[in-house]
Formats: sequence, structure tokens, C-alpha cells
Amino acid sequence: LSGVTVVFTVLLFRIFKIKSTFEERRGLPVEANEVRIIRSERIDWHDYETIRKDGLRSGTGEHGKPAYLSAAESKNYDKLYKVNGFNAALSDKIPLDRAVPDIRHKGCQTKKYLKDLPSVSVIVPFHNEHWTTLLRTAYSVVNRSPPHLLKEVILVDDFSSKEFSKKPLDDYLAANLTKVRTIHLPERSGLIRARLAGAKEATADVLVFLDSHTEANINWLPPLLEPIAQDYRTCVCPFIDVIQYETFEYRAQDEGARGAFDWEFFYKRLPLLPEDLEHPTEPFKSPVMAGGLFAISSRFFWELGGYDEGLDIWGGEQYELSFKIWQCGGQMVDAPCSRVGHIYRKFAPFPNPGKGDFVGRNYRRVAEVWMDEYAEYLYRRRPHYRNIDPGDLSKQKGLRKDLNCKPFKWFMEKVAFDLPLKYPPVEPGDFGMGEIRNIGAPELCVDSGHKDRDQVVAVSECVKGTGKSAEQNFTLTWHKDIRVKGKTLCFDVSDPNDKADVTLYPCHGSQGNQYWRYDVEKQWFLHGGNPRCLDCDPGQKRLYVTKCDDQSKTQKWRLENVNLT
Ligand code: UD2
Ligand code: MN
Repeated sequence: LSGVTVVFTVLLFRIFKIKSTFEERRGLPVEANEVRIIRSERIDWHDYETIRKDGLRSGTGEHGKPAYLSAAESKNYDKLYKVNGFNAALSDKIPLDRAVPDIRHKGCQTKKYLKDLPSVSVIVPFHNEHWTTLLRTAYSVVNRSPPHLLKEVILVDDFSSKEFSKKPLDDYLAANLTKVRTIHLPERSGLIRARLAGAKEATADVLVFLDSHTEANINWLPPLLEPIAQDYRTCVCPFIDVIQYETFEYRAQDEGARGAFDWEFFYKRLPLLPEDLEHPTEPFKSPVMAGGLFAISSRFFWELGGYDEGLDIWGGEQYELSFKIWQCGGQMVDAPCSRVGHIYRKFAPFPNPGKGDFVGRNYRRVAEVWMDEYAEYLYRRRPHYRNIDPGDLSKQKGLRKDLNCKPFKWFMEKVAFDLPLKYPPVEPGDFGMGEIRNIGAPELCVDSGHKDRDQVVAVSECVKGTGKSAEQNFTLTWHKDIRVKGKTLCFDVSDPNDKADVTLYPCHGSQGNQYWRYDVEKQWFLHGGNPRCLDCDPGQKRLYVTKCDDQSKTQKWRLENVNLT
């Protein structure tokens, strides 16, 4: 027996020897080169068959055209609006696999990407998402992703109470979308821990996170993946398009800007740099992500410790991850050729799950761990953050130390170098300035619309990004009037009747019909000595003053920059 073993061993040895000599003769460097050549080959990733079929579709909401309900179809409108913050009744009329318009830069249509791209797990946290918007998200991903790159879609149910979210959803997916599965969390965990739960189960090279009311556009995946294939520590965001909450129209938000924030941690955007504009289809560096939609290699995500699991429910995680990525050796880019639509809700329909000021606590955690002396800027704008107990931060601080991450000053000087420390400076003595955004209808801003003396002011879609309209820029001055930026026209109400129009009139500085105050706590703009509140009708885009009502959301406004000193 031992003889046989010896012979066998010798034979095995010889085979290996021969094999390795053979490889030596071929020359390993050559093979490595070949691999490199193959690896850098680029191909056209468009799925022309799906594009052709989509082109033939017609019907309600197809190609992202605005859609409307007939009177007969409107009976569930109010009920569904209230619980979703968007026109869910209309969503139910639009096909789950509708076509979306190809609004990419022309150059994207001929752009090629590496043939060798990493595999993807798409992770979608959801809490009480309406069933058709959730499924439309899943369909758009499955139908517009190369099958061999898309390993799985994981819907993480954050303890939803809607009936569809449980067994009916699981059954539907098993029957119709086999690549898509669910994880049902046993308690309300918030979107951050829900994403973490999905990421822990994900098996692909790259994690792509999406919100539960999104639609992936044509060829969205390769542009997101290529920068990661080239450097696993690059995190990539798509352009986020707007799915209008009322009509489901699919349109661009703008043609790109760099993500940033103000010192109340509202998400803001900075202009593209000259070099970004030169290459409109190439990824450009961006200081922070919007939050919901991005791709990151699983390896880098976990090297960074994922998210801080102490962040609860909603808010702040976009800054935490962005700061971590930049400060701890990675980078963030936006890929213009990857576009995904997102429903910006008209209002957040979810009640606070009894967790107090979770947004404030999240912001405090992020500021304490990552922002060093710059946290002070946040606290100056929001003094009560100083008194919020952020909880245990030792793990996060330990991680920052272990990874030898750079100071926030480095981030401010090298990455967000054009982010103003006063955002933007408020004139001395003036109370505040900037956009006046409605809380009940957060897509709408007060807009003076190039109007002149005696003409009526209205609300319209907020102009986002770089080319911020002068028509949505106001100053609440020390005279206690509201001035249109760059003009000597003031908001004036002369009509004593209910729902009186706001008109423009030359500023006189002596209050009366032009007397306005802003109540920071209630977020009210109060007019006159016997005060009425600024209010709007989002449907008609009308702006007026009326009796103040604590319950009304449309009477609440956010003035962009408030001078607290
Ligand atoms: C933005 C981001 C969002 C997130 C948030 C800050 C975009 C387009 N959206 O607000 O992804 O970064 O800023 O935290 O960039 N959800 C849960 N559990 C919860 C609450 C929400 O699973 O307790 C889900 C929700 O169903 C959705 C996602 O988390 O899929 C984001 O919530 P959102 O849509 O209310 O946030 P959004 O878009 O206003
Ligand atoms: Mn969202």
C-alpha cells in the first residue's frame, strides 16, 4: 500500500512540476498583461432590445409624461395622499414597468464602459412605502440592469404596518420578480439600521442603495460601477431626477452640481468646477451625497464600519458616510450618465415614532465624531444641539482613530473649499434671507416671478442647485419688511379680507401693510399688527395671508438663512 502511495505522490508532484514549468515558459508577465488588456476593454452596455420595446409603449404616465386621474378614479385620492405624501392613487394607474425618458446628456448614448464590472446587490429600505411605488422601484432595477451584474435586490421592510408589506409582497416577488427578496425587521429600526441589515445579507461586490420610491433610468448601472472597478474606495452617486409627487412626471432636477450642506445641515449644492464642465459625461468629485442613492464597494463600506448604528430613524447618515469616505482615504463622485428618478414627497406622512428629536441627535453624533472645531458652526445656528445627549460615541471615535482619518479642516479646505462658513452671509442687522420654502409642500417656494409693482406674488417649484433664481431670494430686513433681492419692492398686503393676496409695492420702511415678522419656533411669517399668517394653496400655487392655525402645515415656512446673533 505504501508503495502505491509513494508512486501516486511522485506522479502528483510531476504533474504539478510540468504544469508550473509550462506556465513559466509561457511567462507569467505576459499573462498578467493579457489580463490587464482584457480588464480594460470597454463595451457598449446599452440593452437595445429593452430600449426598443420601451419606445413602443404608450399609456398613462408612460415615458414619464405627466398623468392625471379622471373624476371617477379620484375617489381614493385624498385617503392615499394623506398616508403617502404623494399621489399614490395615480401611481396605481401607471404601469409598474413604465418607460422613462432618456434625458441623459447626449454623450452618454455613445459612452462605453469597462467590460469587466463588479456584481451588484441593490438594497432598498422601506417603511410603509405604497405598494406600486415600491414595486416600480424593483421593476426598474431588474429591467434596466444587465442580468449578470445584478445579483439580487433586497427590500428591507422596516416594520411596516401596511398589509401588503408582509406575505402578499413576498408572494408577489416569488411569483414575478425572483431576483428580489425581502427582509422583515422585527421592530422599527429606521432607515440607517435597515440599510445596514440589507448590507449584511448582501453577497455581491458592490452595494447600491436606493430609496423605495425611485425609478432607475436607461443604462444606469455601468456608469455607477466603473469608477468603483477602477478604485474600490470611490463611492458613486447617480444624478437624482424628479418624479413629480402629483403627476408622476419624470424630469431633471438640473444638470449636475456638487453636494454640500449649510450650517443647519440642510442639503445644499455647490456649482460644478470649470474642469467638471469641460467633461459633461465624466464623473466629478462631490463633497457629500444627497443620501439615498449611491454605489459603494462592500469592501470599503465595511472597512468604514458601515453606518454608525447609533443613528436612528432618518437623517444625518448622508453626512456621516460622506465625511467618513473623504476623511478616511476614499472619494465621492457623481456620475452624470447614471440617472435615477426619486419622488420628493410633498410632506412626510409618518408620525414621529416616539423617539423625540432623532434628527437633532443624529446630527450631534455626526458633528461630535467627524467635524472637530467646525461643529461649532452647527451649534451656533442650532444652539439646542449642545444640550442633546448624543449617546455613546466611543466606537465611532475609535474607528476614526484606527483608520487614521484626516481632520475635518482638511475636508473643508481640500474638498468643500467653496462651502461658505456663513451660508451665505446675512446683512448686518437683517433678520434673515434666502429662499422661503413651504413645510407642507416642500417643493414649493415663494416666487416673485419677475413681477412688478402691484402684481401678486405666488409660490412655485423651488429652484434648486446652482443657478438659484433671484426671484426666490428674499430678505427679511431690520425694517421688518420682506424685500425682493436686488429690488426695492416689498411684500405688501392691503386687503383685510380672508386669504388676501400678497402684492409687491415699493418699500416704504414704515411697517403698516409691509410689516412682517418671522416666528422661528412656529415657522410662521406673520403679517400686520393684528397678525395673519402667510399661507399657500399648493394646488393653485396661490400665496395669501389668513388666520393663523397651529395645525396647518402650509402656514409653516423655512427661511433659508436666519441670523440668530
Ligand atoms: C433624503 C434621502 C434619504 C435619506 C434622507 C436622510 C435622497 C433622494 N433621499 O430624504 O435616502 O438619506 O435624506 O436620512 O437622497 N425609511 C425606513 N425607515 C424609516 C424611515 C424611512 O426604512 O424609519 C425608508 C423610506 O421608506 C425610504 C428611505 O428610507 O425608502 C428614505 O426615506 P425618505 O424617502 O423619507 O427620505 P428623503 O428622500 O426625504
Ligand atoms: Mn425618498
